[in-house]
Amino acid sequence: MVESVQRAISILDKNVYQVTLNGTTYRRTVPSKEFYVHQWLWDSATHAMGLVYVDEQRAFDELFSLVSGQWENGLIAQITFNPNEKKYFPGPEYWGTEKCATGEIKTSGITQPPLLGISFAHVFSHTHSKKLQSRLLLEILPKVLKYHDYLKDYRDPENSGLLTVVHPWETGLDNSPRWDKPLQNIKLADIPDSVKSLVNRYRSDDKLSDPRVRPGLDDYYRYMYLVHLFKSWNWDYRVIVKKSPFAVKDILFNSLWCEANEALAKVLTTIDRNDDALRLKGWADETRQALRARRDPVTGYFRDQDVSSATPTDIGANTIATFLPLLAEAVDEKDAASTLSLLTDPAQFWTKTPVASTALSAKEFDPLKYWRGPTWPITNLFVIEGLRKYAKSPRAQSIRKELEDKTLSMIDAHGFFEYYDPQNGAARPGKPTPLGFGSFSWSAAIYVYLTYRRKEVV
Ligand code: 9WN
Repeated sequence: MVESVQRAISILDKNVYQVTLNGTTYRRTVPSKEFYVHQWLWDSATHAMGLVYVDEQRAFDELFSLVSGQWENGLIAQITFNPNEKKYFPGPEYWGTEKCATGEIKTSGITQPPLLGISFAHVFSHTHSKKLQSRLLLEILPKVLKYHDYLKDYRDPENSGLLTVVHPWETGLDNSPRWDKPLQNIKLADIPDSVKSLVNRYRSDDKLSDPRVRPGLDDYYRYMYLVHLFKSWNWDYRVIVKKSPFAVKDILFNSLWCEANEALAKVLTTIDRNDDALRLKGWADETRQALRARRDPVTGYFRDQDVSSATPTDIGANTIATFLPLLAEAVDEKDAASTLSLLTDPAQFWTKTPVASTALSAKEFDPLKYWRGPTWPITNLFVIEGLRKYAKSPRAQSIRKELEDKTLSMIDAHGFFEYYDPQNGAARPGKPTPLGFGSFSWSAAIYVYLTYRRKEVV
């Protein structure tokens, strides 16, 4: 265990990228040098949550760099690009976001699940250095709050309590079966040849990794078509949210949004910013209410909604997202038992190496293909923290402990990979269980986080 923590720290050390932009030096951690050579939003939020236990300065640096490319409207992008890195497609040249850039800091044009507020609150409460604490409040908190204002203002224009995401990459679970139906709104025949040929020529993930474990070609055509559309609308989010053919109220994104507002409200209360705390607490409460209403009483699943047309439709796919409302405390006590039974059902999610990202019984389940079955440390982390919220339930706490053990031993046994075969090697007999890219930073950060967090009295 101690040895694995050391190995985790050395991966986080090796994945550091230092760069000077606009006269300021940034130290940020890339997800994996094998492919993801830039800074990703919810990856870096996770890195900071682990790093703070072993190196407070680096946790601060991670967040400092993450907010550095914030747009004037408040958006914090999915990717903050490192200069001169060519491995990743789509790099900065495909986004057309130059006019939104902060000087030399270039970014993509969409966001990712709002884990940042949760990460900020965790880093703040675990930082002992007074100097860093005050820098967190002065230099980072205002930008995190501005990001929340952006999300509330632009992504919930109808004030429903649920934010709208406009690209599968914004959901972080890119090719989840939940997006199959909404993506059908984009007909392949309507995608210009110029977009398809960009993908055909420059797509690199399927060359650097086994294409079986990556999203499909049609997915990439649609991903890049959305980028093309948003670019043609000048990255005007009033237009994008109204017109995007992909527009969904994502359960996972909104559960994190709810918890991020709760976590930030607590920080704001401790520094006597009570009005701001109340505002964010109000957003958390309205989102929790709206999430509750998304539970299908027949199946017990929380359902995302396709809002791309005037008549919103429920999305039926059965995936790990259904456990995220635990984190938002949006699972009522009377329903918690059935949610826990679904989670621990070996025929659904509680596979040999849990938690499968898509239910084993779902027709879309694929043990190798990215978010369509494999187990990911990041989603396990959310399930663990969600279960922790149900402190009065001995059953929830015993499942939590078991999942902590299983997540740590999965990483111990197979190394710090991007994701893992949920059936522990069964999908590729004779081949290793880990999938995707290696030396992966958030798997390392989550290892550190879980090791220290379970020792805390919470
Ligand atoms: C697109 C970096 C990111 C994660 C996402 C994961 C994957 C990117 C890609 O890698 O997405 O953002 O190119 O596949 O799906 O959750 O943040 O680790």
